Amino acid sequence: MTTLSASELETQLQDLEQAAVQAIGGVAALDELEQLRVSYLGKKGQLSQILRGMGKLSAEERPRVGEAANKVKEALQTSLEQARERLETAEVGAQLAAETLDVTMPGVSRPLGRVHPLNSTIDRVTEIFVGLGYTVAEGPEMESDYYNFEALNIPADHPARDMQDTLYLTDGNLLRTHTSPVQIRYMQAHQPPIRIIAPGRVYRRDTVDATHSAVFHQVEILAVDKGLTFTDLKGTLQEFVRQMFGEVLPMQFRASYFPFTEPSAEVDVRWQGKWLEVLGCGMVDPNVLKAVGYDPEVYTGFAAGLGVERFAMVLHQIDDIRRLYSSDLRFLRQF
Ligand code: 2NM
Repeated sequence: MTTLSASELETQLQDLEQAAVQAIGGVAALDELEQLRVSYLGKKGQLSQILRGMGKLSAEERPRVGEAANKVKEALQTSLEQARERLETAEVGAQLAAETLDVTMPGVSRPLGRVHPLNSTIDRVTEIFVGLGYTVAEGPEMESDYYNFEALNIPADHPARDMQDTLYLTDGNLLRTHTSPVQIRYMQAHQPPIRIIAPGRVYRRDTVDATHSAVFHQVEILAVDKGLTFTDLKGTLQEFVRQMFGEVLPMQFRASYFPFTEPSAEVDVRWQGKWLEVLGCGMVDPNVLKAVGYDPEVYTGFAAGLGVERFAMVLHQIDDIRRLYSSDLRFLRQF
């Protein structure tokens, strides 16, 4: 390494300061700035290299050059600090500009979903009976002949078993025609007292028209206990109608027939000047109790069933059952 004089070193220091201040002033990014700092002030940087040449100076010259070197170092540090502040301010400014929210822009609208009128009807019926101490029970939609008919005291020659009315599957099973098989399964698995409500989808081999659908919904209720009478059934249904229609309404129980109840009745409610048939009911036939292993000498039960579509149509003045399955949003948005 060539030996430099004090004045040569001082010139190098001046040149370094000038070049460095200019380079630092032109830097556009923080990582570039750091590279410059290392190249000028780092351990192996340009300033250190110049200082290494001081070792050969005389005792009078060394403090003078040392002082000049310190001034250059301070000048570079100041310049680096200013550049850092300038770049950081610019970076924050750019970030703020990029993240600016225009609060006057229209929002992204999210279409609101709603509960289908069939489900809201099922929910209302369910809530009323849950309030009376009933438990919701569910079961399969594909059923065997035994659960859908046999256990329900529906004899082999009953018209309900006809191919005309029931959708049979090729494996000998069928699509349940009512939710009563749910009640049979529940009774097999539980001992009285029981109070259950079985809502669900049921299937009939019907031609679709304004009042018939091959797939529809039922809610059935069932109570079995010691000493239950037809009067308990009437009181329960009166309370149900009061809550469902919001007022006490005249009701009439018309004698009827179901294979699974004896006696059986159809229930009409006087509403808006008309008698509306709203449900079927009766005392559970002793043969049904026997089929699930309950002793009909000890236990009695009452049951009732209602068609959800019919109820929804009456409550909302819907004139055609097919509207309930049309998925027409103009229709569904009304509820
Ligand atoms: C109805 C009418 C009358 C009924 C009977 C039963 C069971 F499983 F206990 F035997 N469940 N539901 C019943 C009784 C259903 O619907 C119009």
